[in-house]
Amino acid sequence: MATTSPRPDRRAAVVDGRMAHEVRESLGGDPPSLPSKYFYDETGMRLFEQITTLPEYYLTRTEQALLEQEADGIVDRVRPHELVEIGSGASPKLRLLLDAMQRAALLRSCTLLDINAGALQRAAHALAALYPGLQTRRVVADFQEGFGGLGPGGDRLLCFLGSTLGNFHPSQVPGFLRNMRAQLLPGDGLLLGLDLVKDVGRLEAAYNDAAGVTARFNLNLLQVMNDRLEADFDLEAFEHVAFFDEEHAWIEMRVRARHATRARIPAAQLEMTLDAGDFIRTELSCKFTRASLERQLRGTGLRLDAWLTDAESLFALALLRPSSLSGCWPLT
Ligand code: AVJ
Repeated sequence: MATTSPRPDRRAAVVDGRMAHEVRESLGGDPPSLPSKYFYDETGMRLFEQITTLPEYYLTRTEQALLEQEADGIVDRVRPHELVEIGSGASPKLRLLLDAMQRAALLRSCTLLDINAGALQRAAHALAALYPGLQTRRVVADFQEGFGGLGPGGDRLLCFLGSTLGNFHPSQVPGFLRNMRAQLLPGDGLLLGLDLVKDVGRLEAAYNDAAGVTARFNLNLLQVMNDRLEADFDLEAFEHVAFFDEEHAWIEMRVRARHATRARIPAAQLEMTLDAGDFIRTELSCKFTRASLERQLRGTGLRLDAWLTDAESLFALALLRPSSLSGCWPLT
């Protein structure tokens, strides 16, 4: 695949310059990739909702069932007054934790942190209606850039569910966990939802559903580039690919050229030429084991306090707690 840089286009002024820069960097990488956070425009959110109900996509329903079973126990261990959700919505999963806090007479406030201000507003309003007297707080932020906007912790349960941590390259995970640790005080908790390494057939089926919803979700990323960066990807020229890479323990998704095709992304000052079979990586979805998580916790100031899995060991909730007092005070 060849990329060249045509002259800057004047229309670039109306697009998100930061996004254009990220896309330029990631398409120039090896392998060329696109940032997965851009999957979630209105169409992408709708398609992802649909994915969560597919028979092959066990993740969401398994995590939900685990939370139903474990929420009271988790809340009892941490005894938080504030629930913070990273990358959030007024999801049924969040409500299971809020309900458990309410039953324990601990619930005071809920903070939602997300990159999408509109989605945050809808979620905060929904929560305020469901939990009268609940203090809700919204923080509009890209969680990949840290959590400074949260402010100091204490009696806090931070949660990062849905195996979203799996979207990070493994080399980024310890730094990201340290950033989360910086928002916690001793006694606080961090709850992670993690998809687990398992039978390859089961994993690959979850990302290659028979109804083709994941394929549409994947190709929609090119549509997002067309819409937001004035690119001209020919969606018909690409096909969905997803497979489990056993060496890295991740599902990799790609869009692969069915035949030779070109795309201009004026806002990113890029012109791409792809031959048949050339691909763009669109997502990593890392799969964990208890041991792989524990390795990634080293040096983060977090320790594993509870590891909760379903009967089939498909998915896990990992409750992490601050492990040391020194050198880990929140950055203010
Ligand atoms: C929302 C990032 C957890 O990796 O399983 C679903 C996204 N990608 N199908 C995942 C996704 C393809 C999902 N996460």
